[in-house]
Amino acid sequence: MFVLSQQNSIANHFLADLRDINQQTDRLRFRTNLERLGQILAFEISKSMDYEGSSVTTPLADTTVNKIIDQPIIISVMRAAMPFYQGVLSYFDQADSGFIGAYRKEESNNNEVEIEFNYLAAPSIENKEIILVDPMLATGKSLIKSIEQLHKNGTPKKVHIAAVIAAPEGIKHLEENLKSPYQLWLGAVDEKLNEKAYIVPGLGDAGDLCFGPK
Ligand code: U5P
Repeated sequence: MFVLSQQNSIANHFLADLRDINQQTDRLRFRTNLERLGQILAFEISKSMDYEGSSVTTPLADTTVNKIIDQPIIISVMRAAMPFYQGVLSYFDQADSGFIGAYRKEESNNNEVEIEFNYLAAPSIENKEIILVDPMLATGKSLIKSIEQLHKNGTPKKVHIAAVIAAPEGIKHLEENLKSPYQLWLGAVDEKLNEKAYIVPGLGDAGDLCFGPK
């Protein structure tokens, strides 16, 4: 598990702004900070991938650079993930993408969130490394359900899960339910979930803060 907040870097400023109720009124800033964290986590994920030498011709000479052998497939869980996904995509800029529509049922409470699916558009993920992006890993149920849906499109070689903030309950739910080999790439790990399955201290509802209330 990689956790950005465990290191001293400017990424902590972006996380602090995202959490700060006094900054959250600026939606553009909120989305921009999610996008920047997507870029930073994409860079960290890129270090775990396989590379091979590839020739490049500069105006002065031929040389060799290391390039990724296989671009990952990036899967975005709508709607909250869109800016975070854009950040990841801007580093894996030739990657294929997939989209999943999942939402929590309104009447959900007491951590018994029910996830409804209404959209899946994804390429084959057979034997591919996929990056599943969702800014908040709360109960982990939407990620597990998303991966179940994605299995219609093949069995991935490895699942990278990128989240800005995770709750220990969600991390445990993945440990117990995710069968594919996977790795977590997180901005921060918070204390707990509240009775409405929101992350505490967290940042609130990521989708609403990006795009307004539903
Ligand atoms: N979510 C938030 N803030 C929270 C907890 C959850 O915005 O504090 C939303 C996010 O949209 C995220 C989804 O995509 O719920 C994940 O919930 P879960 O399935 O992990 O419980």
